[in-house]
Amino acid sequence: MEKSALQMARAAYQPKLPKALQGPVQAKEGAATQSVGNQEEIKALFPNTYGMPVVEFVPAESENNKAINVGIILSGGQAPGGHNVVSGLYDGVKSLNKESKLYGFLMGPGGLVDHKYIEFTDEYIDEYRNTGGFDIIGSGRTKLEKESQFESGMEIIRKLGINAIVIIGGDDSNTNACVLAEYYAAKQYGVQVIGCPKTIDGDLKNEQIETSFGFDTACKTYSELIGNIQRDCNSARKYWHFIKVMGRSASHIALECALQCQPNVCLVSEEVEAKQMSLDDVVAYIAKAVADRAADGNNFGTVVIPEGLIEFIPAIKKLIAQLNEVLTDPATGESRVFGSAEEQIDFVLNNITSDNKAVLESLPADVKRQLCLDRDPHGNVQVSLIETEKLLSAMVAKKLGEWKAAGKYNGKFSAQHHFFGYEGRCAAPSNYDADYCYSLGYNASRLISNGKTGYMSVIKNTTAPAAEWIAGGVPITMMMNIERRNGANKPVIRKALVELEGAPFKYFASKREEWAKQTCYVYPGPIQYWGPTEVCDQCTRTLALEQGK
Ligand code: FBP
Repeated sequence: MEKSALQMARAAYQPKLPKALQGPVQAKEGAATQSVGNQEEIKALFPNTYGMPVVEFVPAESENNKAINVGIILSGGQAPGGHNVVSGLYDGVKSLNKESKLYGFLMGPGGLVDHKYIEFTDEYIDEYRNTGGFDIIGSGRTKLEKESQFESGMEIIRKLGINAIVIIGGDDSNTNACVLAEYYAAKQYGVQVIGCPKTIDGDLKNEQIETSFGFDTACKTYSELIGNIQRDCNSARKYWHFIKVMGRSASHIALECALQCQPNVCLVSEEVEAKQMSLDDVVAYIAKAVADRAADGNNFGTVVIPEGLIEFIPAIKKLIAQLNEVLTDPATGESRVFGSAEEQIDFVLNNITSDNKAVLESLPADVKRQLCLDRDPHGNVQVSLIETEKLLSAMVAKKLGEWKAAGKYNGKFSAQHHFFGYEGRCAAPSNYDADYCYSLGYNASRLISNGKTGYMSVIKNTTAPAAEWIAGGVPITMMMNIERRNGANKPVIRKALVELEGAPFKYFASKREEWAKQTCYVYPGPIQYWGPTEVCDQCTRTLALEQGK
């Protein structure tokens, strides 16, 4: 593989490890745990993996150094740092015993089911150290949830003598990891399953997980781009830029970018829902910011929009919930199959309530179509396909036109549109993500050598220097509750949305009026790998504020 000079220099970077993982470890176990909700139901569903203690690794004189064979799977959307989880795990299993082997299942969970894999070697791993992307083995969104898949996986696990599977994924994939761990434990197959918290969306976090990996780098990449746009915007002074950023549901990415860049407007879906705002309320809110700036002669600005916004507008949320119900076949729990798109739309229109039908009919034709048709394998509406940035700017233009006719606004409004998603998902990891991911992978090897299954690899205290980070594991059942998904009640990891009482949102809320009216842009610039630690190693503003830093 040909490399740039930067890539070559970056390949030589040795990620930092917590002090506790720099030598032999032993597991310090806490008290028995409970799930975050529906304790009795979760306990009944996971009798073999429920209630296990939180584990912290502390230095020891020696450790179990039996050779282990491990298989790793990258699941779901790409997130910067995935390659370092793999290299950290590789170095971790080899540090236990040189005879240990690491296998990579290809193109996501489907690789385990279909027996598509590679065995990692030093040369192979070295090509990918500190690089972005998931191309080391590829990723996929196949759901691991059926007994036939688990059994098919067992065939290759037995053939390769694999002791443990590590699944790198978001809340859905780690939920599936937990189900797989429980299944193998119940069958006494002797195969461990460990999860790793991944997603740029930042919504796999809780009291035990400080952040999901990739969030840091993706937000820094988007913030660099937003900063560049703001500088252009402040130079030309003639456009309003509508910038949508990824984040399927939660608005953590939008909020973090706002904290880094100080745009004129940033919408937070969770607030829109809490305030029961309609689409028209959201449009009026943006239009007011445009009109207020126009009154000062500033016919330019930036609006940051979270990808999942549409789903949080209460009337649309109600509609989506019913669409998910009617498009699921109750007999199989799978999506209904239709002969054509038109047939599917007709079916939807004939099977939803009149209220929901009115909301659906009020939306532009392309948005209506996307809501009716597009779903991912987990049954989620594919919000990334809805061009919210264009929808909102068109509606703002219309509202400003009405205000102009009524003599309430006298400015110029011209919009540019951007969607930042794929630009950041495979970026080369920041030092934070490079170190965090390597530690998560290395730590997973110790969870395995200590016999753990149904655990998520966890690294805490990450606002401190890496040497002081705390390594350990948390039972995945501890993060679960029952939620309605795809027309059925399911045990799932609770998704972390933006908390309106949390420090990051409160800080943003205390500043946003000033940022709206004045031009307070910050231009964060590109991610730096070498230089002063406050430039190169800092975590996100979200994490710093959450930890009172
Ligand atoms: P994960 O939750 O799987 O990490 O994916 C996150 C994400 O990047 C979302 O921000 C986005 O909505 C989605 O993936 C898009 O996925 P795809 O490219 O598969 O449509």
